[in-house]
Amino acid sequence: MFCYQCQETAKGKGCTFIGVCGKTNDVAILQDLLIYIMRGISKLSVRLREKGIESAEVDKFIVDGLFMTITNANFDKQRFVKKIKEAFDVREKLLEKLTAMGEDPLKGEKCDCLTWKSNNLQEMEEKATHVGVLRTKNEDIRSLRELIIYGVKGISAYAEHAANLGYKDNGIYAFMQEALVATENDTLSADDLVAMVLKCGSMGVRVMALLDKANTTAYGNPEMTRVNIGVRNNPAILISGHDLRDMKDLLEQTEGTGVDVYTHSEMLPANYYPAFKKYKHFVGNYGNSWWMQTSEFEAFNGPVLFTTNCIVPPKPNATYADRVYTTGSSGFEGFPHIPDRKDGKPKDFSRIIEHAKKCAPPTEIEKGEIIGGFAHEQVFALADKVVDAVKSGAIRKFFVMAGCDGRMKNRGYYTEFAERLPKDTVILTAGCAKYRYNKLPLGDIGGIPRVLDAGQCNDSYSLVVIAMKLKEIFGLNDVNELPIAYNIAWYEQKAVIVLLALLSLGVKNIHLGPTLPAFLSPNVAKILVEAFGIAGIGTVDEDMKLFLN
Ligand code: SF4
Ligand code: SF3
Repeated sequence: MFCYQCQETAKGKGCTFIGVCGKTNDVAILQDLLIYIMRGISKLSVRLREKGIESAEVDKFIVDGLFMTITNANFDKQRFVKKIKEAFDVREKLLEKLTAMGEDPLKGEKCDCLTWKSNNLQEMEEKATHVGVLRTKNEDIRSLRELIIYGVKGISAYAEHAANLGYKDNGIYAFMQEALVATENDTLSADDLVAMVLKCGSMGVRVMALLDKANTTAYGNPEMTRVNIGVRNNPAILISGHDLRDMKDLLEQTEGTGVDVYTHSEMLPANYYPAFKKYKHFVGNYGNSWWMQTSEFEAFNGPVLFTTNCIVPPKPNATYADRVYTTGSSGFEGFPHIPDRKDGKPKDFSRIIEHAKKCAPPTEIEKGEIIGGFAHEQVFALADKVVDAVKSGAIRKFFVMAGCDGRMKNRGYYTEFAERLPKDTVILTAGCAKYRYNKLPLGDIGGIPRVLDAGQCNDSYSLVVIAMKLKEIFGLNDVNELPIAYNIAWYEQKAVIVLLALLSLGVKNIHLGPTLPAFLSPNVAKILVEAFGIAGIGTVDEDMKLFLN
């Protein structure tokens, strides 16, 4: 195996025996094979699209297939074997369709991603070792191809959540397929691929806008909310991940059962939505970001539901492994998987609810409240206050500290950075990076909290909308003239698409940490530095001076 798609990749270079995330060699190479066959599917689908033929089945397959390969979303080998077999069938149908139209579907094609097939596991694994990241020998081309793939993986996650709420965009699906094809096209130059990277960023904005529309139309606009982080004395279910439709189904089905619901990690922002706040048995948020799950799930005592990444494989002596469930694109061998909804009907969570009834209530690990819900509409409602505070100098600068959290010690940087920021600065955040500082007593500026949490990583879109609004209010020509600095933390591929989205909007001088991606070759990194002023992080001291001067 070779994987370097996330920030925690081994030695900052690549995971080669087993993933730091726990992904095994078997699963890693099957993910490579799945992506390879999806390139073949995409080649055919792009040709059919040129003839005006779109297929909802193909679009869904590609979205789900990519999402399954995101860092720590799915570790279940059998699910990948099944998905690869399905990929052969999907591809076959497209080949037949083109043939029936009088076309030669293989004309001019050298890539055996269009033809290679075997239902034998050993053969699959053998093939898989030749189609991974390292098949591209030129390191710059490899770097750009992978940057595109990781961006598209990020898009797939957001596209899937939006689709679950009935929001689909054929332009986004077409782009995803076009991008997969581009990463298998030897005639494309580095410049062509850079253009594709930027297009990927603009598609990132588009998919986040789509998801924002889906979430807010279905569940209302997030509003300023004090979220309880303590516990009650009832059995309960903990829900993690990003899928709000799953959240809704679970809240509806647990109502009146005596089972409470709490959010974990990236599901925390569900607490900010009017449609969810009304449920009396929705208690609040339990615990912290994803990597804390190994201890927090122990203490929770009840079942846990993963609606997306980030799963940490339980330690051999973990007492909670038999009460974790997955759904959607997530999976883990041994965790029961709740099947997809059929014909628009809700998912059936009865099994988890029955399980919860037999469990003890959660053990209290902390008490109190955290505040959040500062997505675009809530911030617009406070716009006068914010603008006055900027004009009077009460707010000197905003710091976008969105992105992901992770388990590496060097992420302590973000806690210290937040603590040491001067009292006349405000942090704008989204994603699970906030857990590094969202429980610090950072206070407020004239009633405006110093940490404004917009929501999940996809709600970075809100931060962009807010920045654009401020630009308009202050009559500026360029979003970079605003008193906003970007100090973003990344871990997995959704942060990659958030980053590309910001670049496509012209945001400059983003600092990315705690380390720069291993998949950026020196030359590709140089392009990003020269064109966009991208930089890593230094010490808190150095960066404090840099950002404030
Ligand atoms: Fe390694 Fe990250 Fe890939 Fe997991 S996702 S195998 S930790 S690079
Ligand atoms: Fe977090 Fe996994 Fe990325 Fe959605 S939950 S931001 S890491």
